[in-house]
Amino acid sequence: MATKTTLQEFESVFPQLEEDVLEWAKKYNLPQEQLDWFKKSLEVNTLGGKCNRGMSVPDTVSVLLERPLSKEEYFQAAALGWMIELLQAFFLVSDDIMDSSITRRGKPCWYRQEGVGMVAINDAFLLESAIYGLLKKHFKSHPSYVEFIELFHEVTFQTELGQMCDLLTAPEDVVNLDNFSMEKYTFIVIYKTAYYSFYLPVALALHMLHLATPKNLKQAEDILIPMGEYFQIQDDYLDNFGLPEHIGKIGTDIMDNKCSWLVNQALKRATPAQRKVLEEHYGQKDKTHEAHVKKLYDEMNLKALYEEYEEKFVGEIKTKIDQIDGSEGLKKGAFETFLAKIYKRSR
Ligand code: GPP
Ligand code: MG
Ligand code: MG
Ligand code: MG
Repeated sequence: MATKTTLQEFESVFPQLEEDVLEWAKKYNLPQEQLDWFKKSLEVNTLGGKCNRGMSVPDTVSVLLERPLSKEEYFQAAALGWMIELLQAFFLVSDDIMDSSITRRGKPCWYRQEGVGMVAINDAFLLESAIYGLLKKHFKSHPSYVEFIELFHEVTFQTELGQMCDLLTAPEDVVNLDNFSMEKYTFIVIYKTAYYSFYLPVALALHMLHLATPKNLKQAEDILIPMGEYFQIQDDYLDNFGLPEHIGKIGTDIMDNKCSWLVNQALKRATPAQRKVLEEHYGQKDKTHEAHVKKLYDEMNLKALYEEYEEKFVGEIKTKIDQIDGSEGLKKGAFETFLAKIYKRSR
């Protein structure tokens, strides 16, 4: 029987990994003051999230083995999970600067915290480097060591491509609604979110257990990429319709001129008058402009449209899960747990 990890259990592994990273930095005689800075950045930016991505590594490993994990197995799986959380920390610290965001996980974004500013850019790089220090320390003798490194590099590259498209489709100075399309939207969300959030945890679990056959990786990708797409559509929906108390951040997509799921749906259905409202008010860095767009989204009933879409999309993902061929050790349960975690989330 597989077991599910708790946040507390998962978090209990972090101090050891943090120490490993700081020991690595100490080898280069980093002055104490900077060591303290690095420790603070690691804690503020890596802890305090839901850890859904990270925890899904031990959860997936347990489902694949169909039994609880030994202490050693749990540590290995959780360490890989924490590397995803570090990757995510690296992305979020950078993304918040690029998106001019205000809060993250209920606190000011790292770059907006006292005394940080643009030092946050280098802090983000250090969070990324920590991944490879930990991989070397704990997986150097694992037969898939090179595959782990390549996987992190490839997924990082994919995410950066998605982020590039996200940013270039949302220029700060020119608002051109013709730049948006559902095709572009799908590219952005698959690359900026789905690979690192959904494919990566399962691919790591498969590699850890020597089950990463081309067939298993392909089947996992075919289910997890649409699941990640659904997750980012939720993120876009919550950016406007979610409560900041729930999501821990204040939505910026309208003012940031983002190619969001909501604006694409609005554009598909807008009357000429409604399109004019978007042309006048979308992508302006001003709350009054934003309010006009929010009102239009309500008038167009995008909340109901989203709920309808959610049921359809989740139904399709469930059908795909049902069609899994487990001849090489892949298990349906791995995907079902994943989907259950995000279905109808409000945060
Ligand atoms: C989140 O999109 C996107 C990322 C976290 C990827 C960032 C990639 C980099 C290479 C920096 P988002 O901006 O919609 O997320 P949020 O709403 O949480 O700010
Ligand atoms: Mg953002
Ligand atoms: Mg962004
Ligand atoms: Mg968002």
